[in-house]
Amino acid sequence: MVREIITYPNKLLKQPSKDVTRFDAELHTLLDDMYETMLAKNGIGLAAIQVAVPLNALIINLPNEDDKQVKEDLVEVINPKILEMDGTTVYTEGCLSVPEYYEDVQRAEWIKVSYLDRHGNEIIKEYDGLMAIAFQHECDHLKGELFIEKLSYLKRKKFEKEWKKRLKNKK
Ligand code: Y12
Ligand code: CO
Repeated sequence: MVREIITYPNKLLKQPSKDVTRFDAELHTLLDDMYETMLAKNGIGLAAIQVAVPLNALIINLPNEDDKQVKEDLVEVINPKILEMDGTTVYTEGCLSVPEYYEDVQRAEWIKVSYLDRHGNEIIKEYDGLMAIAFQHECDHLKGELFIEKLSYLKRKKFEKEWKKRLKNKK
């Protein structure tokens, strides 16, 4: 089922998420719905809080070399921890909760992470490139943080002005 994605400035997006404790059918339905929702909205990453569920769960599905998103490449991440990070990189990010807005964000270039899969099995991985960027972006959602909070003071001011105008025009 495709769920509704909540968008900025919905207060729920600021809420820190809680660890998953039950690896049951309800969690599997949530992950399946998140996948359907992300694909329906042309996303490559989604955190549970973006569908209004405050649990430490996120999914990432990057396009492959043929620029296709295939389910075999789907990464489901439960209760993630970033253990180590190194280097810096800048990427123009977008977010389904901040639609039609893209801006450069600086993040670590390389990360070592631990997380659980949908059955509760522990996984330890090292990521770089777009996967490292997406992982950090989605982990920020679990802390209640959006990429717009990483903008410079002036860029954030400009964003808020543009966003207010956009919300007013939508009414
Ligand atoms: C690098 C940087 C950030 C991430 C986090 C995941 N972000 C997304 O999946 C963003 C998706 C997105 C899709 C949009 O829709 C279309 O392009 C059709 C979009 O534009 C609109 O909503 C109009 C904005 C964001 C991963 C990796
Ligand atoms: Co996002």
